[in-house]
Amino acid sequence: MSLLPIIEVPDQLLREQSAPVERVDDDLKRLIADMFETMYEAPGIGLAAVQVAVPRRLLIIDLQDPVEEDGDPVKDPHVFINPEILKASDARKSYNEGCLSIPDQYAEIERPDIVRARWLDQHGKSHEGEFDGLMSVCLQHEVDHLNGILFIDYLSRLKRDMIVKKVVKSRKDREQAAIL
Ligand code: GNR
Ligand code: NI
Repeated sequence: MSLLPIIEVPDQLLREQSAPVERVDDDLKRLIADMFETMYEAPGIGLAAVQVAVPRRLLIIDLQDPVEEDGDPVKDPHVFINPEILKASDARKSYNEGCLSIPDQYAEIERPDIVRARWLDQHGKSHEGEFDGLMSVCLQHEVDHLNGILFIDYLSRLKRDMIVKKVVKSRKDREQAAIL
């Protein structure tokens, strides 16, 4: 297993449409394992393949509290391959979202409260289910990644540009600090 680098804004790869997964083979299973390792280490509760520079329709979610306390946190890994949102509730809910590709920036984002989805798992088996709460928020956030959409796209252009500027500046500052 290996940690994969997570790409950040304004990397244009994050703006691409990810292509459907055609085969669930050993290469894909290795990618899934590496994505889990990368997500747990970050730490994050979700990760789309495009965030590790693989523009394929694959995402993972684990809502467990990623902060290690004494004792092992109970893992609850979920794999979604070629996910489709079939239905979204009219009712909406807002959540303070963050993104590993937009480090340290958060904003209240309103989305449909409940969604119905269909997807394949890591064995190629088809599933359908309904999600609410944080699982619904996270699944919608990840499916957006597969379509080149980021949570900042729901903000005003001014706020979006400010956030991207901050991320670029803090990355430059970190790189400078690493040299000195
Ligand atoms: O770790 C993450 N936390 C989070 C919090 C609120 C809404 C969405 C997320 S997903 C994010 C990880 C990530 O960037 N996934 O694409
Ligand atoms: Ni994200």
